[in-house]
Amino acid sequence: MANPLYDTLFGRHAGSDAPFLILPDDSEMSYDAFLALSARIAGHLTASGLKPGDRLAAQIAKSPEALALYAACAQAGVVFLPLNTAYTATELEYFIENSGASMVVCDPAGREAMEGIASGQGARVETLGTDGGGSLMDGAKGQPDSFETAARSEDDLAALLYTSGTTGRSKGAMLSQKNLLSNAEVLVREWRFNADDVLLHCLPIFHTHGLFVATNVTLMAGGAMIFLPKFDQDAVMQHLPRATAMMGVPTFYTRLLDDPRFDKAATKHMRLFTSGSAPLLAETHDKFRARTGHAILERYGMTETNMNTSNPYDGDRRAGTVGFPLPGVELKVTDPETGKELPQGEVGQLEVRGDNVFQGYWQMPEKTAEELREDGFFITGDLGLIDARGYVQIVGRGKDLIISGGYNIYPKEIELVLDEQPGVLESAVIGVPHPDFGETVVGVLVPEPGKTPDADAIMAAASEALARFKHPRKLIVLDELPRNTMGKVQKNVLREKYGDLFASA
Ligand code: MCA
Ligand code: AMP
Repeated sequence: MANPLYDTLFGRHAGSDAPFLILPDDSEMSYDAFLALSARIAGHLTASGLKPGDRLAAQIAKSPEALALYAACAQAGVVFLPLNTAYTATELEYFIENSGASMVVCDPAGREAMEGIASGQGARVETLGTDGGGSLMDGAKGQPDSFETAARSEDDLAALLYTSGTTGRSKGAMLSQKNLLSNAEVLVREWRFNADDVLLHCLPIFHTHGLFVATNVTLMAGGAMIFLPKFDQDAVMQHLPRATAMMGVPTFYTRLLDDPRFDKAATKHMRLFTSGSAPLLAETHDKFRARTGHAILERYGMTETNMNTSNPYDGDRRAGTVGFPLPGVELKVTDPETGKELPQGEVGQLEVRGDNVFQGYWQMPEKTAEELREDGFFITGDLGLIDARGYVQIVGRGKDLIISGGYNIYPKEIELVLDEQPGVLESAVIGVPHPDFGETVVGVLVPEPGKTPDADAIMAAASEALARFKHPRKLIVLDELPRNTMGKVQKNVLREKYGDLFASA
């Protein structure tokens, strides 16, 4: 029985004793051991009543078992829904309810809270701890090391990844097996991954970057990953000698550049550093090159589309650009008003089409229709141009989005929380430059007449409702928000006014 995702990424490694995961203590897990682990988990999922097409939501720390849960879902035909470990109970409730998940896997410490959330829809709760303990693995222990792979086709859903929305409501991006496989295939080729590669993996595995770009590419190439629980400079320096490649967000690279140990000698054996999820400053690219001799390869993608463009492996990796459309991906620049294609060199909205583009938003046909055209082009919400040499440059965003340390934050979601607070008439949330996170969140508040909002109480309310990375790092109180003649808040004016708040942070 065929299951393209499982067969192509995982199943083909059956019986291989080549290393797949290299763990922080330098111990190794072979492909075969990893497949046995995931087969046992798949057995447990099925024994628990999960069927192909059911959704499994997971908010769990990064570990080999957590990654094996992704493989188990692929093998059992279950749709994998990974969730940021920073999300609060309030945020989780929406994802679990909206996706109609049949099973939720969480950290043992969060079991009670999760049961409160999941019970409303009859979802089963299992636990998986950082050390691999918990009810999921207890259940898996009793299962055999092999599992009969569920039949799936390439158009079946593989994963549901929630992206925040401009209206404050998150949308579940439906990613098919084909979306994931076509992209992994093209990236392996374009970036020359092979079975000798050892990828230094310190990204989280609940987003496209760490889960699909890094992991699927390694699996498809048959290489190994040094699988670190998170980005930590000392751990990176310790494990770098064994790596051949590293993928990161710009914050990884600015932090490494602050470390005097990170130099030519430490990186001379490396064959590739890639960057994405947020803009890499040309200054960072240049500094990195001067320090190490390596030109970081910048690429551009989205949750909805996987990777769209990449700088070339051979040839000029140009700072400040995201390179060329990947083979099989069509990219055009259009007029945001008319949707007509613009000539080369003009700035417009970026639209992409190809096997990489998702199937739409989960149970949101209107939202899907707003962004995914009938002819298959997806309107990314990013603004850019194609330069004279064919390189794509992203020059801004048509969407109101902040990217902090590679995490997307939609201001609307925070404004909704701020607006509810006592003494607050209205608010505007903006992103301003930050030396470590690239951008960070600032909340601008207008008090109700005669009231003085209590900043501490507001921050406490934000902590309750929102993940830590979304919290405003500063609150500013103004008598009124700048507006244009149409009454629309001029966030650009605010961004300019407060642009250097963190300049010396
Ligand atoms: C952690 N904090 C953050 C962030 N991360 N605040 C703002 N933005 C963040 N990204 C909070 C922590 O909770 C902590 O709060 C404080 O900031 C400082 O913690 P620190 O120790 O510096 O954090 P960290 O653990 O070092 O995390 C920073 C990080 C991490 C390493 C940059 O955020 C990270 O790994 N980012 C990668 C994100 C990513 O993979 N994005 C891909 C999605 P307190 O004040 O309480 O101490 S986008 C994608 O997939 C698309 C498709 C694409 O193109 O790739
Ligand atoms: P996400 O919704 O988390 O998938 O984030 C996708 C968004 O990240 C894109 O729409 C871009 O705005 C941004 N992004 C990803 N890669 C890059 C890059 N290399 N340069 C600039 N922005 C990027």
